[in-house]
Amino acid sequence: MDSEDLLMALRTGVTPFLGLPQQLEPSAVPGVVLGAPFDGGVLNRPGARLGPWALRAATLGLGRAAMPFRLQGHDLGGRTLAALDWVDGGNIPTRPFSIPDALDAVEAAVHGWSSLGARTLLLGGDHLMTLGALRAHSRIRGPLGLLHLDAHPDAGTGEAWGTGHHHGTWLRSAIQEGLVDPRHTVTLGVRAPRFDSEEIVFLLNAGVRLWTPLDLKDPRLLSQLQGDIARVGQVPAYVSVDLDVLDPAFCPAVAEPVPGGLSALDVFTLLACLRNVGWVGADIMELAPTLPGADDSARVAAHIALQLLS
Ligand SMILES: [Mn+2]
Repeated sequence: MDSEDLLMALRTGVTPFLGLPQQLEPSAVPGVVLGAPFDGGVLNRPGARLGPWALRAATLGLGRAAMPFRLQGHDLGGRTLAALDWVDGGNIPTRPFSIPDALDAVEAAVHGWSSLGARTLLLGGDHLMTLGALRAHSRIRGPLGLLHLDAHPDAGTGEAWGTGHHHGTWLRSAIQEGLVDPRHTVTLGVRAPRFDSEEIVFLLNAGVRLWTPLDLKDPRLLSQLQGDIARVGQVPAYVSVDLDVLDPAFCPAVAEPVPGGLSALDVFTLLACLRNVGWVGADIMELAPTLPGADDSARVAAHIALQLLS
């Protein structure tokens, strides 16, 4: 974001993500940021429908290129940085009262951009909206690899609530619909208390690799972890970040915070493993700015986005 973008944001009151050019109609750009302002899939604490606004505001004045993890021994290569040539495609007009309509809207919007070759970054919105994006990308590229960061397995049946679709069911749907290839799917940071073991058993039987925060910190498992993440990138990959993967100390403004989670630096480091792999789509979900700690949570989320785009 340069001074002209800053002045424009102050003048108009509009803050495109990272000050990127706004462009509402799909075109053949390298990548697009899209808001998904829907939280009809949230069980307990709503507010994620306002996530895209908070995420955009949190990027006001932020540099567009992440600092390298280390400067010692690193060659910054002069002062010029490659421009981030993405656009902000605005919000997908999801209707707040219909889950099927919202999923269709997300699928159509993501497909519109992706079919022209654009990578997509979805700003949630509740985690159910990921299903719409996965439907769109897999329609073009077939079953996807998935790097999934989350405190929860999100593989519930939905039976207890009388629906197949809420923010804790989308991964089961994605596997059952053949949108993701479970052998190229990894869930990192899972730790939420269980009602039973059904979700975990379902994922493990399907071939999904599951890692708790303590597993992630075990140095003996490092090469196994790197192997699992590399396997995600052997097919067209999607990256889904539920912000509740972070410890509530870093990111409390999510529907279902779970103590004992990852730090911001943990998440940055994990995402960096995919840097050489590339991905076709990603999302950052569940920021609920109506909840306490919204400002700090949005800031962490914005920096996660920056790491993804760097
Ligand atoms: Mn989730």
